[in-house]
Amino acid sequence: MLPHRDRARPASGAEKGLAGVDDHTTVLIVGAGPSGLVLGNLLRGAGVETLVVERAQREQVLTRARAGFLGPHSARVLAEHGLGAGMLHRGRTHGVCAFRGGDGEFEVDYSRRGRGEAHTVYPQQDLVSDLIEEYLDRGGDLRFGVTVTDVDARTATIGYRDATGTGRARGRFLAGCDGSNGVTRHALPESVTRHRQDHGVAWLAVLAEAPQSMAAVTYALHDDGFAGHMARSPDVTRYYLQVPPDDDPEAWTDDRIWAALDVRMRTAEFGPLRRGRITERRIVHLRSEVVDPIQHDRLFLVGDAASAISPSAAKGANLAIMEAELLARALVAALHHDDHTALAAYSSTCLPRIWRAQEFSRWMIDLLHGPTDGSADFQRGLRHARLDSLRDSDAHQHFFAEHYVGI
Ligand code: RFL
Repeated sequence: MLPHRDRARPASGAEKGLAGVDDHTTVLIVGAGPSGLVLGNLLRGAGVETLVVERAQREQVLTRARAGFLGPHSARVLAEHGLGAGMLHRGRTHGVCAFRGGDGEFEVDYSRRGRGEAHTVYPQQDLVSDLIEEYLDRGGDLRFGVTVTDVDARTATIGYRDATGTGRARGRFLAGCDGSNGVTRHALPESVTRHRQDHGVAWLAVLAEAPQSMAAVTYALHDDGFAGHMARSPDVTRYYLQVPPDDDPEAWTDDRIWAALDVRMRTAEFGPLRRGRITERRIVHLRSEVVDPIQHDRLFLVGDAASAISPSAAKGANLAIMEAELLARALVAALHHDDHTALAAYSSTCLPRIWRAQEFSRWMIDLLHGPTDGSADFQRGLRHARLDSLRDSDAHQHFFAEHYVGI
């Protein structure tokens, strides 16, 4: 049984700092991104007391445009737990992607290959907004503007700083959902293995206030570098341009971005892009990190805190939701039924899935990018061969579809 009776707190309390609230909870969650909020909602749904502490202010969290492509497993988890209303209402189904290169363009209808499943496109900031609202409705406690500064995995205690000063808070369990630059992963012991990989590629990630220009997600391969086109909502489209890793995003004016997209997307051949104001341009380094194991004592890492993954295959938010669900289930079994089996196996259950996502993400990097070392011609030949095979081989398309949408 639970040690405390849960108390519903008024939503207005969520905007205050931590000071003045009970500093002891059942599950203390660091970070209000997709992983922390899915975990918080699932635990609240099961009657578990939770406290989510988030460094950023509410407005910052609600305007952070990142992911958009949710796989079928994520959509199922959200819908099954009463978190999918916005996604089901406003999300759009996407089941086709296109590859464009010097030899023309071909499409892969991945919704008819592999397991016959598609993506739901729903902007991450809209999902986060839905999750915050639902979490507060479920009586969850959420404190913005609280920066966690140190973590003790053995006692599930955090030190924090907020507008009122510094303090400490404790849970029976601690969930590290604070992303790839968070602090919770540093509380793991030295003996933990940290696998790091810099893929040597960077993207200029661009958001344009423009409707999508093509019906499908489009990956363009060009000797100048990769370019990508992904719908986000009826009025917003994400574009990617491969750039040198040390490039300055401010050097990319709107005109330069559209000119590079025109060349790499071969618009002279395939038709123009629908242009609009560019609202975001940032460099994203394609890097991976996997922590093994992702748990220690009372601390459990979830999402980007457990494994940073390059956005090349749109897996990060999907892994975060998958892990949050597994951890929620394991915590409920431990708290409600004194069954710690799933909790003990949390890391070993997640890691094979994390590695499969990493593997496919790397496969996509190799498919989409020109050589970054001196072996230009040989690498270009391999890339063409891989693309030809994806275009011509049913088996290859089934492989692609299964991994593209699956976790
Ligand atoms: P988040 O979203 O980074 O949230 C972590 C939260 O923790 C807070 N925090 C702290 N709070 C208190 N104290 C501290 N010391 C703290 N340090 C950090 C942060 O403020 C933040 O609010 O991690 P989470 O929840 O694990 O979610 C991960 C996803 O956000 C991420 O994997 C995806 O956005 C990756 N990703 C994509 N994933 C997909 O599944 N599909 C996609 O289409 C997709 N597209 C993308 C992406 C990531 C991108 N970028 C920016 C790398 C496209 C891009 C461009």
